[in-house]
Amino acid sequence: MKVAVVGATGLVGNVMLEVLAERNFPVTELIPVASEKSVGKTITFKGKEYKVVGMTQAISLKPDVALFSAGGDTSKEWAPKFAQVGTVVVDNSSAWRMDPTKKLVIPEINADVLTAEDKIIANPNCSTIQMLVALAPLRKFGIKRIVVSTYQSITGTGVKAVKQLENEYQGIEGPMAYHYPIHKNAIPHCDVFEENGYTKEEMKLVRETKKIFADDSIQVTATAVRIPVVGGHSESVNVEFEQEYDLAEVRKLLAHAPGVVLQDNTDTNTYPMPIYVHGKDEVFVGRVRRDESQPKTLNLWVVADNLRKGAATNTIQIAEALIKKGILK
Ligand code: 11C
Repeated sequence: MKVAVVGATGLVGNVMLEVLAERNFPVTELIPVASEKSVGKTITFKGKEYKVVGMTQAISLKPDVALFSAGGDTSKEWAPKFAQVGTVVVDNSSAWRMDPTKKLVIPEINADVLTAEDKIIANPNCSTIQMLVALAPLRKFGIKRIVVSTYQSITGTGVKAVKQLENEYQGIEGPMAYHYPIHKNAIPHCDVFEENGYTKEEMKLVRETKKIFADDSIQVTATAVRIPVVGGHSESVNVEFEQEYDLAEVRKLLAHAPGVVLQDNTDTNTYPMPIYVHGKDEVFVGRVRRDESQPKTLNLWVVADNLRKGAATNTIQIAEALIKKGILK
């Protein structure tokens, strides 16, 4: 299969190449694509060197699938042009997620919505993916309302933020990815503010949850916070169900759910933490406990590698689902 990785030199693009190799995705021809300033650079895939090409050249090569992680504006402009030559685009930006004509997919949850008509498929936001993978096995109790607070890694912002933190460690002045220092700080501001006073990142959790669970009645409220962690988003998730639940059953459902690892033992201080999820594809869940302030309500702590399951891995799993369904050949 001819596979284009668009944004191949970025943080997520790099992880996409790693994940494609690890999962033995059937790549017969790799086309690394990036913006003009990176054209001609080389990247390594499975021990072989490849030259990075520009968009127009990549389209002329008519890839079977293009895995996009190059930002919303690039995707808006270029994804349709790839689709026009018959390429299936799986896009990791926010460009198409809420477009009613595009599918928004977490394969463990809604791979069934994919059809041969889908030429541009959206990958959800990282913080939504990990929250919903953890909540999906609990849908049998009826999800009524979710209150989520996120503790998000600077890798979600990109290389500029990683550099900012490195500079701040060393006391060096340099370009700022954030309005404020991130070292020794917590910034309650991920992505831009919307008119309602919430950030776009917070509203992604609200809107994407309804779309993926195909249920507009689910109420979600979110606070998204950037913390000085290099890789791995964490979330405190409070979920109110329609029905009463049994805590032992909740644990059992989580322990057996696809893509979930339950790490929950207060006797041994076992709970998920971002430093232990680097390079992992699963969503880690712990601190599972009853909300004692309200009936039918549960608290969870959810951690995942935002560049893996939150981005590259989920994108590639969507492509794998297309292969499994015979849509991508
Ligand atoms: C963050 N979730 O951690 C973002 C990164 O909508 O795809 C990905 C932004 C997006 O800041």
